[in-house]
Amino acid sequence: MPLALDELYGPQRWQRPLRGGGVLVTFRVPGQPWDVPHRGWHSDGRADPTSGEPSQVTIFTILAPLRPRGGGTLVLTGSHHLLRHHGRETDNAKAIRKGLGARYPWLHDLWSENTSPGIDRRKRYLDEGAVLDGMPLRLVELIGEPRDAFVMRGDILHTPAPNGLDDPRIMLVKGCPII
Ligand SMILES: O=C(O)CCC(=O)C(=O)O
Repeated sequence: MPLALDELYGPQRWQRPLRGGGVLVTFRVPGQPWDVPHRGWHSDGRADPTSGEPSQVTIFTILAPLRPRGGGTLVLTGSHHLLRHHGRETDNAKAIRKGLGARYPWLHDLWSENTSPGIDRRKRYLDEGAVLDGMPLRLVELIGEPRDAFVMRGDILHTPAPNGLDDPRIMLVKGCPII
């Protein structure tokens, strides 16, 4: 992981966390089918307005085999570009969602309940994606094998997902400041 962060930001630009990460565990809830959630969309930081670099990266490490629809975090790739232009006045997730939702119906429907009944949310958000003001956006589900790790810019919108499978989702999460 240090090598990846050196490569991405330079050896002096990231702070080694003093403590270990948090463990994320999600079990299947019987009767609750997997779908793209409306709730929980947030970022873990913001971008520097001048350099565009994120204030932190979030590192997700998979600890048990993680299959599609198995509870892996959902990441809205490309969303940091929108946040940089339209979400920089606030760190408040609710205010960011409100501002972006007012501008982009695709996002409004993503995090507002009951606004798009009958829409196949998996198809719309995971398969098709959208291009908003020239920025391609699409949902990506974090899946993989134990010890696989994802480095995510902290200013990317993401949310916990339900687990539609029998095996628990077990991941480690840790924020790492970019300086
Ligand atoms: O539980 C998850 O998958 C998401 C965790 C998360 O959003 C975070 O650590 O910021």
